Amino acid sequence: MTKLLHVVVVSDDLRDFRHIHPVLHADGHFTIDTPLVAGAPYHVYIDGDPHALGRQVFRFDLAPARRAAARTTYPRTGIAHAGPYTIRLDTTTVAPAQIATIRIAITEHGRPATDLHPYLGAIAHGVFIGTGDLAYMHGHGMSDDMLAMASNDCGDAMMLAAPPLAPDAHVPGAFAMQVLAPRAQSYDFWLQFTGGSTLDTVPFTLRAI
Ligand SMILES: [Cu+2]
Repeated sequence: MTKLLHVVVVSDDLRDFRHIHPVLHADGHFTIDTPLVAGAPYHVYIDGDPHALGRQVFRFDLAPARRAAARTTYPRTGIAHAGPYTIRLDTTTVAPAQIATIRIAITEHGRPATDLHPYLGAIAHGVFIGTGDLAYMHGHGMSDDMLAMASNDCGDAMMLAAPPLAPDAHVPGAFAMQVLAPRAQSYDFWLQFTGGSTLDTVPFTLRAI
């Protein structure tokens, strides 16, 4: 999308979630500067598209020996609130090992939100992490037109090929996101979108059964 590299830094209990875009320095190193909870184990996912090889994701574990007690789960109702917005998912249950389409509606005072803006060139971004095996997926908000064009890859190829949405592009209050949950387990899902001038990060939990 609009960034060279996406980095997701998440505590092992999945409570502390950051989506960071590191700075590339002249010596070829990216650097991240972010506070971490002292003593807590973390996972760092490096998500990028190096020289058009297709999406590559690598996970690094920080202090993996000190695993936290239990992984956090979020609302399973599919309803959450952020600022003036109510966010509703049409389902929080997906079938494992097949592409699922989740419909997402963002309303403000009971009506579809009209002040949404692209975040990093997309309608919305979603990060999914398996609460059992830490499997990682990154999805994007899709209009009905995009859904119709997507091949069997949750829209990945289309998103990589298309230019990012302009900052003033229209973002609908209802859209879809596709996800392929590799195995039956719970997945924490952080939906990120821009409402007004605020980046909202809204956590949910899905079950793949
Ligand atoms: Cu994204």
